[in-house]
Amino acid sequence: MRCDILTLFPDMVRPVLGQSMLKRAQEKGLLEVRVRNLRDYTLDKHQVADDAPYGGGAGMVMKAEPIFRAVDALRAEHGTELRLLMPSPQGRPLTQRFAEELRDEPRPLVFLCGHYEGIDERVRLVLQPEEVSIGDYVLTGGELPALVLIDAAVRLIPGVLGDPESALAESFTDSLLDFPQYTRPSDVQGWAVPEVLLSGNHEAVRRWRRKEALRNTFLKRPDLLRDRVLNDEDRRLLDEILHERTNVCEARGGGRLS
Ligand code: 9D3
Repeated sequence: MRCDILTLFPDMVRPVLGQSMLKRAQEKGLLEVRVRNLRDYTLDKHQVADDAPYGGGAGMVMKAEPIFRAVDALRAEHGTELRLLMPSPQGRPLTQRFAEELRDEPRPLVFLCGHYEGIDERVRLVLQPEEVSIGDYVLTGGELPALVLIDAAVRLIPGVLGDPESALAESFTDSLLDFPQYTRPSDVQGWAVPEVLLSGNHEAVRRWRRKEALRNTFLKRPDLLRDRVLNDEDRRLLDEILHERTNVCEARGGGRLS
């Protein structure tokens, strides 16, 4: 996956790209990200990349021409078509399906990150980028959303997550919430690890995890179950859950020791 991030705030994204999975993916050659400062594509001596809005009002609007020049430069450098993405609160909402689509995109992904009151409308009209939102809340700019999009797509590339089992387990729990995880020690402040997880019985562990994933989903995000056809096992597990007395998030798992 190849990405270019065009921004007035390169330092807002660089440190994130140098950590954890995004760093590892680049080291493995599975991800190539370049960060460009839009100020470098201005022509005036003061490198002005934003200006006051026509019609008045607070704040600044990002100028169109530095963005056009940056995109032209990237087209020339890559020598291919680009996929232009503009993080925007008005965009298509990000979904797991869209993350998969970005992972599978052969063209370089170019993120046009707005900041302040936005970008001159002519960027949208001329370049016709795909607008993408990461949710219905207001941020300060498109930089964090660009990183969210890259992160969501990159972790789906085979070989990025160390363990190929992680990806496999994911398709299994597809659109269910996670089951609870535990690690050493077995007793933390009197709270025990559920016995089944120490049993070594892989089939019992698998069943318990499936049940707890269903329970979490039923209790916290019932909307995810609404339009889902459950298989026999899931229906049986959900039925068990519904017949338990202690159906609250806290009353689950190992339970308090004495
Ligand atoms: C909705 C508020 N807008 C009306 C005056 C102004 C505005 C505020 C903040 C426009 C853009 C922004 C910066 N946000 C993004 O660039 C952004 C974003 C977001 O704020 N929420 C969710 N997804 C995204 S993607 C890009």
